Amino acid sequence: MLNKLAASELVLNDDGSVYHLNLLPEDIADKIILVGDPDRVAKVSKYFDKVEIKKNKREFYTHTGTLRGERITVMSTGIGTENIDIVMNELDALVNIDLINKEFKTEHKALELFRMGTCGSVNPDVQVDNMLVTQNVVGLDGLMHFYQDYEFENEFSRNFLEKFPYAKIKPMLYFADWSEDLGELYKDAKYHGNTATFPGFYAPQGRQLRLKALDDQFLETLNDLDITNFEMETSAIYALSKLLGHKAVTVNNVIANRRRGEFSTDHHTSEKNLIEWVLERIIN
Ligand code: R1P
Ligand code: URA
Repeated sequence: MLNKLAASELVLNDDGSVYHLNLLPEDIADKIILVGDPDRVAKVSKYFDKVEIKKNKREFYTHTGTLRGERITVMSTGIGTENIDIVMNELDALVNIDLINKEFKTEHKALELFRMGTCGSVNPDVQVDNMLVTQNVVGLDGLMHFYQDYEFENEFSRNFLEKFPYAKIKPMLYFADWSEDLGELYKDAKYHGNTATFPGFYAPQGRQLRLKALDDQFLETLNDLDITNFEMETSAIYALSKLLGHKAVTVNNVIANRRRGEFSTDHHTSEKNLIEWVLERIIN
């Protein structure tokens, strides 16, 4: 690959910012909280001592400031791993590519990424309005199959693939795990578990409104394979972090218990608790 990136590959806006995130290198901290919902960004940054940068484009809202003197960024990713593909590549470009000369930097910078989201549990004993940290993740969204050099096997994958009964879905699966040292910050979370990331909220997660899902036993089968919860971003965050050399950990608020048919009756309060819990642990 040529070292100098063409204008069609590393796309920049008129002010030199990266195309979708609309950010310049100086707009982000090394510690970044990723949330799905754009409305959650201000709910996090209101705890900052000072917000210096507020920028947005499409569903990508970014606030950067300081908290207890430390520089920190909170950014919304919108929904889904296709958005995470954009977020991860553009965040990495901001720190590891010289955007003016369009060349790779010789020194690598590792970002610390903290996804703070919502999820549904498939373990009937995992109660709503509690926090669940993802150790292992299986992506059923296929994203990493478009990238070279991804290591598809790990300890979790071998056991999972042996027993996963859906032959047609199997070829699109990929696996990743958390960054252990960031996970250490969350060791007192109520739940730790294995997450499945899906490319949809309805049939992919076994929900049936007017359309039938793959299998009525989907949730039970995944839980038997040691999956605790579902959401829509962590597989791509963990896997692309591994490939690009960043650190990542996810903690999600459980807002739905799918096996018991329960949904949080006060997810605003549990969201507030999650924000405070995370900020307390990631800022020194
Ligand atoms: C679906 O409602 C969305 O909520 C979850 C899913 O991953 C998906 O993005 O996370 P967020 O609350 O962070 O968006
Ligand atoms: N987010 C999801 O993706 N699924 C749920 O059930 C709840 C939140």
